[in-house]
Amino acid sequence: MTESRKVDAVVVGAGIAGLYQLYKLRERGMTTRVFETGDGVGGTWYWNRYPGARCDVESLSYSYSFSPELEQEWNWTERYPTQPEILRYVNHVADRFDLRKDITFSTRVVSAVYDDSTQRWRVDTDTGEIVDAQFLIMATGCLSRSKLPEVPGLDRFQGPTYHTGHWPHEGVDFTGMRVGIIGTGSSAVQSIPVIAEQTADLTVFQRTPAYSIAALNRPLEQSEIDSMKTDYRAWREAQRTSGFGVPVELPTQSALEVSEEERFAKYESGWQKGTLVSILAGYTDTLTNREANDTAAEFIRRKIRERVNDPEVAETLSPRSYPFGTKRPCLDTNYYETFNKPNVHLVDLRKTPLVELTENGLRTSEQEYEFDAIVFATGFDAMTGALTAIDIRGKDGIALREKWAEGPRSYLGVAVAGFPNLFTITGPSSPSVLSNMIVSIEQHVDWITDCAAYMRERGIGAIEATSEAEDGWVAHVEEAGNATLYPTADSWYMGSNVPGKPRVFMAYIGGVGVYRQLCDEVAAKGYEGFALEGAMTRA
Ligand code: FAD
Ligand code: N01
Repeated sequence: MTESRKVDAVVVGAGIAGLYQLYKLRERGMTTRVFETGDGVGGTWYWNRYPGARCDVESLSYSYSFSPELEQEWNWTERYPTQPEILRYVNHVADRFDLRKDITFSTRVVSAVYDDSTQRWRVDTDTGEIVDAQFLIMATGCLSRSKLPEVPGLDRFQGPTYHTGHWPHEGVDFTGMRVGIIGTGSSAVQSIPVIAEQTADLTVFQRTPAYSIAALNRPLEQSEIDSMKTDYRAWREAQRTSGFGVPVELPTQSALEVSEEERFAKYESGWQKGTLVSILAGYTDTLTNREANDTAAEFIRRKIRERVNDPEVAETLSPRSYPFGTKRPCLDTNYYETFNKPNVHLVDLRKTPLVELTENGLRTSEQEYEFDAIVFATGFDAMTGALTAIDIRGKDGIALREKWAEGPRSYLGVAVAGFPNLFTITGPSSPSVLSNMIVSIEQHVDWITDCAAYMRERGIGAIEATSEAEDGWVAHVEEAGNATLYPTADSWYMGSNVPGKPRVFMAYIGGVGVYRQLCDEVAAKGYEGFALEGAMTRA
């Protein structure tokens, strides 16, 4: 571990984004310090060790593309890789590229203050270290700040509690226990079937049912690995120019212009592919027209009825209050079938709301439930949470959390007016969470690194998004979002899972390929929409 106090760049976070950012800056000869709260690399895949955790983008696609050698030497074993396998991969990357020596683990960045006179950031950590850097690059993650349920008595329960996003490294043995789990988002959908295999009794507390598609996971065939390895470059290019970072055949028809039989056949063939996007991308208007969306939603509800024996339980598990795809859909292995087990129970919190945690369990408006352990699968303060948790102050002492009090504002989701030399990898208002995130991470990191190198070559000391460019981008992101059904749902995309958080659609739906082109054009025009300032002009 280096101890440099003055560096070209500080990177916050050592997940997939922070590691690649370190690699790229080093490649360009820039000194870098990475700070990471955890005691290892991996970010999401370091923290989320709950039973059943795995990726829902295929392994051969959810992997770095920057090193053809890495692509060739690594062998994925499953179509959808488990958390331990992804964590092994990320550790391999850290070792292979000798990244650890510039990472300081078990250290949280608590504040960062921009000094206009030096055009540099002062970064403070919880271990008392202070580092001075020209660039501050936030690789803090869109889904890294976990959130507990807002319910009285969280510290009253006498048994152990676990959040899926902070799972104990040594694992948890639920054998013979009575367990309650709150939440039915992706983390719950993955963990419930596995936890239910151990527990004597599992009670699932559901506020909003998910739309979940069967993953059809399986071991990878050597032939498909070989074929991908032969053609990887073309596949990566297709990822980069796609809508969601996952190449799919683009739809040409509205769901409403075909017969019910034809539609059903298309959805069924999408279902048989077992991917997140195959049904979503079936028709042009699934995400823009409620009536069209209803046809896909009903197809999935029909699958739920086929998978769950008890019609009443199936109906409780069937989402009806929001369009398919507007909360992140889930990909599951035996999720719905798990509710056919006699030791698994479902409580509908819409009918009997959660009132409080008690010494022995929890109480809904109807009754008290006793448990030996409780699992919170209650998600994250997404997109902005990890950024506003740090006291980031830009020009004139303005705080990022104040600037974003009415919702995040940024230019291209990567820079913020008033905060020179600050970059946010997969920041709010970029495609980020609406994509295969590694594709979006690599695109941002490449763009940021090129920008820093451009500045170095020209003796530019500071780069700052202009307010006009930021206003224009915010308006464009909002307009694009409003053309879809996303704003109609209460989702973490909208900030509505965190009480008091402004209701703003926080991702850019224009598509990964379109967005990349926009960013490249901005760079090609000498960073249009940014003010560039010569080095130390004010010093
Ligand atoms: P993260 O992996 O979140 O890493 C951020 C790191 O920053 C963390 O380690 C955190 O400790 C650190 N950090 C934050 N604040 C500070 C601070 N103040 N000081 C120091 N360190 C700090 N995406 C997909 O595309 N496909 C999937 O299938 C998929 N599955 C997912 C499953 C789960 C359970 C979750 C939670 C997310 C999933 N995601 C998925 C999204 C996933 O977060 C991204 O794919 C990707 O791993 C993000 O990498 P990152 O480096 O940007 O952020
Ligand atoms: O979190 P979530 P997550 N009382 O916010 C409920 C990625 N990911 O960790 O919907 C009662 O989706 C909440 O209810 P409601 C993926 O991007 C991917 O599961 O707000 N219930 C919801 O059911 C995902 O979207 C994978 O009404 C409360 C659940 O808790 C994102 O991470 C796996 C409550 C939270 O669901 C987050 O997923 C895991 C309360 N007070 C994660 N508060 C893959 O499969 C919350 N809930 C790749």
